[in-house]
Amino acid sequence: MLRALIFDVDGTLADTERDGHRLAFNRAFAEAGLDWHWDVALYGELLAVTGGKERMRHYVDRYRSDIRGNRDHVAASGVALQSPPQDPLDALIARLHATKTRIYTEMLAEGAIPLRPGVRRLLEEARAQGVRLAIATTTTIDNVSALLASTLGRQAEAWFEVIGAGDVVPAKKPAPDIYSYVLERMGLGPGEGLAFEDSHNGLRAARAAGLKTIITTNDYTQAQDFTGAQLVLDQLGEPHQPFRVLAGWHRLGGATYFDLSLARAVHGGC
Ligand code: XBP
Ligand code: MG
Repeated sequence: MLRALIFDVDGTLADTERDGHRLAFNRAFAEAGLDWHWDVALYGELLAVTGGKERMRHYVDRYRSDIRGNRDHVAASGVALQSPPQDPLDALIARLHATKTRIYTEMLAEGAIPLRPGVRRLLEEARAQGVRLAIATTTTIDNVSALLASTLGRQAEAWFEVIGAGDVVPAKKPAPDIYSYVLERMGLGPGEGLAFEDSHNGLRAARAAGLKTIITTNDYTQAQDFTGAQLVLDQLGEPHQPFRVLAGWHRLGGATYFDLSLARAVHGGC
């Protein structure tokens, strides 16, 4: 029985990465006086690492041998060095991430990013029919609150029984931890939920937690491997804006947009 829909946020509820997170990272780098710049292509590559702090550390490890291990350079970029043993690079990344979160949430408050097609409709249908809602994301909780408030209104955070976000679990996607955390908090088994994701890493996380998964792709993820997903769509769609089926469950019964009856059919199918 389908009891809950569990949503990823970035790329799934809204197309937040290219013109949201990426821009916010770049503005945070500029504010800190760093010459780091993540263009659209580089950011697509960096998205392989989930979590903003983890992504910055990966960037330094891979591209910034000038920064790595260079305590003086890090100190010169304005970080108040904490008393040892804190790694100065950790301090820099923590400070950049706090700035980036501030910038990103301000962008959302200005209404910069809308929900993807069909998201509001599906959420409202689930609420009307008593299907429980939750979120499982690697992004920071403040970012989730800001997106929900700016798109659905302040009350919408309460629509989600559990919001699993960011550092609440130690291992981010593709580890299953955030999905397992959400299921445990809801008192549900994986057979009672359906996950919504946009990325290969997200699919791996949901599948490893035992959840059947619907994928809606975006520009950054459309070429990724979605083996194991129940259904791969270009979007959830709307009555006037049909989805394209890219792979997966074929008995769609003529459906052209993803609603709760299709969710139940896909969840119940093999
Ligand atoms: C989203 C992420 C996040 C955001 C940035 O992945 O990986 O790190 O890009 O947010 P998913 P933070 O959609 O799979 O959850 O900077 O707050 O981490
Ligand atoms: Mg995502």
